[in-house]
Amino acid sequence: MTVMSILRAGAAIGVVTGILAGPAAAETWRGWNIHPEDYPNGVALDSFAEAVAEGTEGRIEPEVYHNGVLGAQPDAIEQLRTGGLDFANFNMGPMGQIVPETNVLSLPFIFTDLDHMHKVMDGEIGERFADALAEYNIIALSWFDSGSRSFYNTQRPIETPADMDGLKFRVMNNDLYVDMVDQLGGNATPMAYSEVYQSLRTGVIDGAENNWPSFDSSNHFEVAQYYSITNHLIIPECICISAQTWENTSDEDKEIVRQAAVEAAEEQRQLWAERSEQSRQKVEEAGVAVNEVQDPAAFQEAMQPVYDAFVEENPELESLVSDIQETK
Ligand code: GTR
Repeated sequence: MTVMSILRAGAAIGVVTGILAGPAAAETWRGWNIHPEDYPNGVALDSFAEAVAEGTEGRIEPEVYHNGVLGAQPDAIEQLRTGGLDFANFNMGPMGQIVPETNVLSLPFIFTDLDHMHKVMDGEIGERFADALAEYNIIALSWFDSGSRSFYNTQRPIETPADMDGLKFRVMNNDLYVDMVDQLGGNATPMAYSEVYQSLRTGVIDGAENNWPSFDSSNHFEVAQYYSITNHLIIPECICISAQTWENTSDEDKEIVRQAAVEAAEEQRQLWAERSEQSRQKVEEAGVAVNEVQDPAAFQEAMQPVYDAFVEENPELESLVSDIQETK
C-alpha cells in the first residue's frame, strides 16, 4: 500500500463512521420510571423523551426504563445524584430522607386537595423546593400529580383510627410515615414498592397506602380488598435531571429539555385525572369494598403530634409549613 492509498482508505473509513454515528455529540440519557409504560407517568415520560430527541435534533436521546427495572427509588435517587442516571420521575415522599425541605410535602393533610397542591408547586414555593433539591444535585424541571393516598388492607374497612389498631402497614421509605401510622394506632413497615404485592399476599403485612392508579397498576387490589378513603397524603412528583448531566448540557438544549418537561407534566396531569376515575371503577368492579371514613377530622387531629415533632426538629421549616397552609 502506498502512503496515498492508506490516507484515502482512512478518509473513507472516516466518512463511513461519520455517517453511521450521526451527529458526533449525541448523548444517551438513562431515565428511571417505577411505573408501567402505560401508566400516566410512563406515557408522559415517553412524550418527554420524544420531545427532547426531536427538539435537540438527536443531540440528546433520552431512554426511559419503565417498571422499576433500574431499582427502587432510594437507590435511584443516589444514582441520579452521582450521574449514574440522567433523569427520573421521583415521588417527593422518599426524597425527604435526603433533602429535608421536601419532608414538608410528606406532612399528612398539608394540602387540602390537588388544586391547592398545584397552586403551591406551580408558584414561588415550588421554586423554593426546586432550589432545595438543586443543593443536592437534583434539578427539578416540572411537577407531576400523584393524587391522594388512602389506606387499604386485607382485614377490614378503616372507619376510625381505632380500626387501624394492630394492623401492619407498608409505608414508603421516610420516617415521617412511620410516625404517621403510629399516631393512628397501626404499625408501620418501610418497604420497597416492588415487595408490597407478595407481602400482602403472604400476610407479612396487612395493608399499605396509595392512590387509585397505583392500587390498580400494582395489582394490590387483588390481595387487599378494603380501600378506605382517608386522603392523608397528597405528594407531588418531579421530572428531575442529574446536576452532572445538566451541567454538560448547552443552554439551548436546557431550554428545550425544560419546555419538554413542562409539557409532559401538563399531559401527565390530564392523564392522571382520567386514570384515577378508571382505576377506582376497575377495582370496585373487581370487588374491592370502598368506604369513606366516618370522621375525617379524627384522622387529621391525630396528626397534630407529627406536626409538633416535625417543627420541633426542624424549626427552620416552620414558616414553609405555614406558607403552604396559607396559600389559597
Ligand atoms: C406511587 C408513586 C411511586 C411510589 C409508590 C410507592 O404512587 O407514584 O413513585 O412512590 O407510590 O408507594 O412506593
